Amino acid sequence: MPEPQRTVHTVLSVPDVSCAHCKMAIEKAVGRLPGVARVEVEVATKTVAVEFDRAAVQLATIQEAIEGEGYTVAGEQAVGA
Ligand SMILES: [Cu+2]
Repeated sequence: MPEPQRTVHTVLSVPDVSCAHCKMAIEKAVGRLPGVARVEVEVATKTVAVEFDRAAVQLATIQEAIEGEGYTVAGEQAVGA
């Protein structure tokens, strides 16, 4: 029997992202949260791709970490996959 899927992959829209500094700041803030397996900011599309263990961390916590760096999360672009 396969284990229940606990890993969530989502893409957040963060319109304020504009340069390599934004990328670094967000990746650092989100990456240090326990339960986050992967975070990648794409400056060109102003998106933050996150993979996290939903048993360990909630999406709201990830959004707070991004907003704590001074960025606004406009919404979720895609869920699943
Ligand atoms: Cu920047």
